[in-house]
Amino acid sequence: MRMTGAQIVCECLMKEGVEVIFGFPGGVVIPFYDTLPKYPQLRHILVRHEQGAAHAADGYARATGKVGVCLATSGPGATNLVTGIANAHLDSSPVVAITGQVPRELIGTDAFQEADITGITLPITKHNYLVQEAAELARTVREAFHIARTGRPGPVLIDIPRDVFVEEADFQFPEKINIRGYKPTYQGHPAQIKRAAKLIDEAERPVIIAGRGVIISGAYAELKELAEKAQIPVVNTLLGIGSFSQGHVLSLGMLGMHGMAHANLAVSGADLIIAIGMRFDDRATGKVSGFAPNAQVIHIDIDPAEIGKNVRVNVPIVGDVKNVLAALNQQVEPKTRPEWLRQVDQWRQEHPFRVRDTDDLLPQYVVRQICEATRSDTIIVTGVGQNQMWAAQHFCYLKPNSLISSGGLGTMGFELPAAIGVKVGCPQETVWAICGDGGFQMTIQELATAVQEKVAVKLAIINNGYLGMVRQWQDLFFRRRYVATPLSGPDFVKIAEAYGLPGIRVTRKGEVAAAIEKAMAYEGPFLIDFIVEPEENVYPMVPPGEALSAFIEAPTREEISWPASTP
Ligand SMILES: Cc1ncc(C[n+]2csc(CCOP(=O)(O)OP(=O)(O)O)c2C)c(N)n1
Repeated sequence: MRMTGAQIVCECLMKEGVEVIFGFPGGVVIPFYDTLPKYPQLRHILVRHEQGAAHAADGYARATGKVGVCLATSGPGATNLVTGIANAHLDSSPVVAITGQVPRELIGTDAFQEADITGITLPITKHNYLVQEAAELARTVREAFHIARTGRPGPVLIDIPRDVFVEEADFQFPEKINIRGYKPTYQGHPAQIKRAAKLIDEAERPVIIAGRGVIISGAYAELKELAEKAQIPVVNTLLGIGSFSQGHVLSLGMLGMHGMAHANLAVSGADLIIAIGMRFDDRATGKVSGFAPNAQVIHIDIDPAEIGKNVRVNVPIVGDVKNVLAALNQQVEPKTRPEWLRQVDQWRQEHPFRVRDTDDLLPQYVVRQICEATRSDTIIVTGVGQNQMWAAQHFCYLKPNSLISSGGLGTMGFELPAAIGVKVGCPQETVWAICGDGGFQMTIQELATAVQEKVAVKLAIINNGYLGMVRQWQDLFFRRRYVATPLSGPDFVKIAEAYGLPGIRVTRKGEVAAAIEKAMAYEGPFLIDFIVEPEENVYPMVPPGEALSAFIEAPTREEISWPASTP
């Protein structure tokens, strides 16, 4: 059937099961927008900045497991997507970004609003395309979705010149695709699985480190079975939170720079690390030479490029986590490890998670209250910095995939647009965004998107009046020289009002619970500006460049004697 390029794109999006596009128009994509009303099943959400579109698509993708779609015009529209694409890339989130490009005959002439977006995004996409003819569109879109969602998921960009949107071609949706050189490995090698099972059986002090790969692969039951069958404690990376219930007796919580003391001690004392769908990020490992110094390492990951990248691995297993664990579980012997679990428990008791006892309004208290009010039945989306770490530490994650956070790129401003994407993808869920007052100001304009599209996100601004995490480093490593971190903000309650959503300010501990209840009882988006203790720090903390075992727990100011050097 003859169709325009724009129609072909819409037809393909429908075939791929797309329900929503987060986008922002411009000259070269008008032909696409002009076609969109013919496809009412494709909901378009108009963001206020293209970065918001990319984060929203990313949040939608992480929460639903489906591919998130964002769309922007050429030049500045496309470059505004870049941070969001890089964010999705580092966190393995399946996003298809569609950009308009200047007409074919103008490409390479520095035409108005021309940017070489395929060149720019080459290192931050799993793959990208510049489409040269309308006849190529169907195959390209099909491939893009396939690449985005299979293997290790990631963003794929499709750049479409204006005249390709207008050009007519025969449309046929390719039911099958065959991409040369792209054949992800889903089944782990049997010999390696056998070796891994043997190592697990022989280990005395094994620890599982579960990353986001467990969530992506939906291997919750398989992970639980392995942990229970072989009685192995489970720690999570930041992005792996939500892969294993933190209510489980074998859960030790998060490891890493701001991980739980007992989780870091368990990893440091282990004789076997079973790393599952995680990539040994430096925030998780601390100093690599001091990481699990006495342990052998089994690494299960679908991306062969991750194996041995940062940490030496004894048994590499490339494959889909769910398949590999299912096979492994058949071979691992049931076992009890009372001594090891007693030791881990002793560490837990010796290093209780302390929060200062005070009448001041502490950020940790806010997070705990949200946990209590929701009974953990919510999806938490965070900003980056202290708020993110407190959200990771003080909320008890019982539900699968209930924390959505920018782990790899650490993108301030992720919280609001990503929360919008999460809520659009999961309308039945309560979605709380834990926001930094700095990060929130980076994408604050998306409040208008939430209001216009009636996206009922609940926003908790942890307002400490600082770029808090940077201030914390200045506090600890730069002799408290707070350069460029004190942060004035607008009156967020007035901002909320101006955008057309209710907002309240909370300054005292006693007001927190009622405010959270009020936000949840309201049917639309709701903002709470929590004015918290400005100089509260996140602990425990492994100083940068140190081994995980060198964590510091809630020192008093007098106890801090770390060198004033650049970490
Ligand atoms: C886009 C971006 N710019 C700069 C940084 C560096 N950075 C990391 S945390 C942080 C402070 C964040 O401040 P805020 O959003 O108020 O959150 P808080 O740490 O106070 O909770 C900064 C500036 C970043 N992560 N992202």
